[in-house]
Amino acid sequence: MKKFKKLLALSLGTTLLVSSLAGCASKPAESQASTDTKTEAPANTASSETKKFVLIVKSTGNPYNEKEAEGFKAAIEEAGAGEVILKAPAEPTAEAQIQMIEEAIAQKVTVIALAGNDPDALQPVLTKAMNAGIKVLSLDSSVNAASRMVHVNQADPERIGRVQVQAISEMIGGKGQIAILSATSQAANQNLWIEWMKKELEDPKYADIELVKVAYGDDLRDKSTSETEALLKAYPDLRGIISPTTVGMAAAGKVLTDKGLVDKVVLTGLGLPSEMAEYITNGVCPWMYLWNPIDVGYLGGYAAMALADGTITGAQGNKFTAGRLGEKEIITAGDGTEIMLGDPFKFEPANIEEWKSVY
Ligand code: RAM
Repeated sequence: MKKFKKLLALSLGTTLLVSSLAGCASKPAESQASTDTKTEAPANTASSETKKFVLIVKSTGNPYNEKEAEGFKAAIEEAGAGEVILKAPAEPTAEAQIQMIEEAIAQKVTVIALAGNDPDALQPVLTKAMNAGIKVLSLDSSVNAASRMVHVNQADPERIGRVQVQAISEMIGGKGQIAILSATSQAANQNLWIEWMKKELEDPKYADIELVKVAYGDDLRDKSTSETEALLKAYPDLRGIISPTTVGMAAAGKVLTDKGLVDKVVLTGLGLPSEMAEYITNGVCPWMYLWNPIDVGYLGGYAAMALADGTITGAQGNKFTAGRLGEKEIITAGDGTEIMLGDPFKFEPANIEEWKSVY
């Protein structure tokens, strides 16, 4: 049954990729997340009634964000609900997103969906958007409850945080120094996961594990690389790195491989199979976790459409159908309300080959 579900998800993911690449006349979604605004109007419309759905991801140059954008676009297009506008700032900052949100307000868009680069700093501009009648939701990385109508969460934050500590502990035999290589210091998703990692580490069974540092690579490849190198230099006895970001994982995997540190320093966290297959195969990362980023965007797209047509308001208990993901219900989150995608999935040598071409 488990295998069947996995194959189903795999084939759905593949179908999405194929249809997204074949279905749009211009470029594949991967190349559409850039600092430029790219819009795709539905074939038969140009009316002022056309709904506009904007997605603002954290930053460019991150394949995870590109997959998220691909899913969002696929959802709106398969439903024929309106125009898709994909935006991504060059840097993962709140300032850059504020500018993009101001532009979207001026364009009188219908919905703004975003992966927030800061939980609180976007509140004034997102409040302005909602006061102008624009529906606002966050996905992947939440903005605070007052800044959104609902959040699309990839998986339970507690589970995501705890499972990474359990994994590294098993990998290093429950003993030694570990470090965390995160994204930006303001990222709500990573910060929440790190809180849960710290709570897990309070268990006496981890008494021999020492968390020496939380470093921030800002979801930039170069900075994540230099932060990994700095950790290795500052802590020569370091036994493991947890990186709860796909950009950090890929950078750390390369550094540990290039330095020949397989078995000496282990790596786990949240990685993209396409970027991590090499490091799972060579043993640098014995196993890791993630969810389907295409599905995060796809669920965000359906939530955006449900907000736009009034099927949901963002209140707890609201229900809607999210295309091939089926019926979803809005639940209470730690902060505001949210829609949950599913469980994190474990990627290891036995299954990485079948997933690396999906996302
Ligand atoms: C990075 C981003 C994203 C996060 C994944 C796991 O790509 O920080 O927000 O969800 O990692």
